Amino acid sequence: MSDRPRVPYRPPRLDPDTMQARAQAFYAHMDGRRSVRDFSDDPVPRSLIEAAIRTASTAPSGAHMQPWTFVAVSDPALKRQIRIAAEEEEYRSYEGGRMPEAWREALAPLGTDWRKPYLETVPWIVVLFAQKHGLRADGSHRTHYYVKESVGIAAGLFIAALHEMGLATLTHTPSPMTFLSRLLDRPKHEQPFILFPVGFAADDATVPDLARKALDEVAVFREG
Ligand code: IYR
Repeated sequence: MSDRPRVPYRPPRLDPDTMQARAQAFYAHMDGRRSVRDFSDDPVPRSLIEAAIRTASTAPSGAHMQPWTFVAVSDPALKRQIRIAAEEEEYRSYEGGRMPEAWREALAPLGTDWRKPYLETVPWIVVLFAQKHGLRADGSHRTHYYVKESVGIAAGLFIAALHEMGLATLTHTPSPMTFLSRLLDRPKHEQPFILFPVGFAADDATVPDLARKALDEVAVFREG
């Protein structure tokens, strides 16, 4: 056993009815979340973005390396540069034959195209970078483990935190995303993972009429 110090951990033991009620309420709340592409330009205070990033950063991670960097952009000139670069890549994907036909068909129900005006409308763009490795003060590399899993979980918590405060977002992955490293001046060991436009949904926002898979399509129980 390691002799590292340990501290007590005592999550509250809730009574069964409270557990069921909280489970149902949390599910209903999260089931109400939708990916949004129609945003309001109403401002969002930086403190809310900070709170969402703090929440995301509570995610479990391989060997507790927390291999993520969140870059939050409200500078209009930078948002414009991001929009222009993202649309250039998306135009090549959608109109330049880079996106296979089967992929286009899979996306058809979402009604997406190469245009990404929301990248300028939103008060914030938050780009999540995955750190392939860490860097010690002396410049040597510190190995990171299960980077994609760790950063994926942090992304999920970030989305949940925004939803909890009544903000909307979209898991946007313009492909390829390398332009984000250049525009946001990130070091080589950080890879763009997901771009989140963050703001309020527009008053007249619509979303595709999609259904979620039923429980028995996503879960298998093997009970004794
Ligand atoms: N990155 C493109 C295409 C796209 C891909 C998937 I998979 C989506 O779920 C949605 C869009 C775009 O943002 O339009």
